Parts: sequence; structure tokens; C-alpha cells
Amino acid sequence: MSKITILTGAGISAESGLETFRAADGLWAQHRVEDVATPEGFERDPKLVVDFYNARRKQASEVSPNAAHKALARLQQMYAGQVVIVTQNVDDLHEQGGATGVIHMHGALKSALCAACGNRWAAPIVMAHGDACPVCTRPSARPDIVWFGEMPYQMDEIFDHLMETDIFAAIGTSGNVYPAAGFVAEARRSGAHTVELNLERTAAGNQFAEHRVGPASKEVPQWVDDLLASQK
Ligand code: BV8
Repeated sequence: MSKITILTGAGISAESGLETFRAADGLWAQHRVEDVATPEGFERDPKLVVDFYNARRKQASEVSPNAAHKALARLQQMYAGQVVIVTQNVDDLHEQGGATGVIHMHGALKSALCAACGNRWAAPIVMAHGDACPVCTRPSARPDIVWFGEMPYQMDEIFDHLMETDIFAAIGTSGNVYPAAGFVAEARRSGAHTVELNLERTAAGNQFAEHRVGPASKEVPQWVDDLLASQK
């Protein structure tokens, strides 16, 4: 029974209307990373950071999954082997598109985290700095997001999947951020077939055996059709 491990990035949600990070007009063109996506930035100006994620949480609540998200859910439902989705994205469009067991390695907009006791709960659409944790009651709520310099979530589980996967696909990610950008090398070491699906060949592209170049809403459904046809 073969196994497919998929890593997604901001590009899979672009056609749903969510901005990517490194596009010319993307999130990192509008905000300094060190101000809104680091613990130091949160320490310096928690309101700026909380408002940055409030705006993204609001945007994410107003968009819908696109054909790429839905195609991956179809693959999970119809593929004979195991299909694991690891996402760098903090939106919940994979789940809205029908995917299950999605690993959010960089956290999730819909989740709040207590910086004091580690408790997690469903984030309100608008968080405020100083919101109390429902468990320890301290005013230590923060967005449940992995910032630069923080350890991504579920890394052991992810590496277990990479070590035994037969196919590794990276969809809509520029391959700039580690450890996610190192997953393709790990998968190759395990002998997996590697495929990059992206609007363009990325700088990391030469690490992949196969490339499917074009918008995710077109390339991902086609890739899924080919995978399902090949298993017949
Ligand atoms: C850690 C928060 C250690 C969530 C994010 C030097 C070398 C190696 C590593 C480092 C280094 N210096 C520092 C580091 C570590 C650092 C890092 O990698 N820095 C980089 C910049 C060099 N990494 C970290 O800090 C990580 N933690 O290493 O911890 C540690 C060890 C022990 C103990 C404690 C800690 C944490 C990384 C997570 C940071 N958080 N964001 C949020 O705000 O959303 S990263 C941010 O960038 C996002 O989360 C996103 O996941 C990530 C990658 O972005 P992409 O998803 O790839 O988006 P991008 O815009 O870049 O690209 C979009 C792509 O889509 C493009 O290729 C485009 O062509 C394509 N596309 C566009 N439209 C479409 C499309 N494709 C298809 N169809 C379309 N329509």
C-alpha cells in the first residue's frame, strides 16, 4: 500500500483570495517579518501582532476552499494508500475542503494559545492582547502561530511520515522557510518520488524529480486524477 505525504504553502490558498508571503505585493511587502512573526515582535508590540492575525483571521473566514483543496480531500477519500497533508498555512481551507488529519506545522488562526500554561482553545474572531486563558485565567492569550525562532508543531510525526512515504509533493510553497524546506531532501533520502506543484519552478525546484507548473486549482486536480488512474 503506497503512501503520499503532501506539504502545502500559501500558494494553494492564493486562488481562494488569501495573500501569499513573498509575492511582490504579499504579506512580507506590507509588514516587517520581525515585527509581526517573531516572539520579539510580540514582546515589543503585542497589539500590532494580535491585530495582524486578527486581520488574517477575518480574511480567512471570508474565503472558500478552491479546487486544489477539494482535490486533495478527494485523494484522501479515494486513494488506496495513506495520504497525509502537512500544511504551513494557518487558514483552515484544507478542512473546509473536506481534508482530514491535517498537520498545521505553523499553527492555526482558529486556535488561541496560553503563553503561561500551554492551554489551547478556539480563538475568538477578534483577539485582544491580555485576553485571559480560560484554564489558568492569566492574561496570557496569544495567537497559536509558530513564529520565526519557534519550534514548528508535530515535527516527530512529520519526520516519521517522510521516512516511510513513497511520494512527496510540495504544493504552492517557495521553499524558503526551514524546517519545511528541508522535507524534500528527507523524502528523497527515503527513496520517495518527489513532485513540485507550483506556479513556477522555485529555487528549490532542482531537488524535485517531477514538476507540474501552473495554478494549483488546475495542476492539483489533474495530478490527483493521474494518481487515482495509476492505482487502477
Ligand atoms: C525554527 C507564521 C528552530 C505563520 C511563519 C538560516 C538557514 C536555515 C534556517 C534558518 C536560517 N535562519 C533562520 C532560520 C530558521 C527560520 C527560517 O527558515 N528562516 C528563513 C527565512 C531562512 N525558521 C524558523 O524560525 C522556524 N523555526 O527553525 O525553529 C528551533 C529549534 C529548536 C528550538 C526552537 C526553535 C519557524 C518557521 C515558521 C515561521 N512562521 N509564518 C503565519 O504568519 O502565517 S513562516 C511563513 O513562511 C509562513 O508560515 C509560510 O509557511 C512560510 C513559507 O511561505 P510559503 O507558504 O512558501 O509562501 P510564499 O509566499 O513564500 O510562497 C508562495 C508560493 O506559492 C510561491 O512559490 C508561489 O510561486 C506559489 N504560488 C502562488 N500562487 C500560486 C502558487 N502556486 C500554485 N498556484 C498558485 N495560484
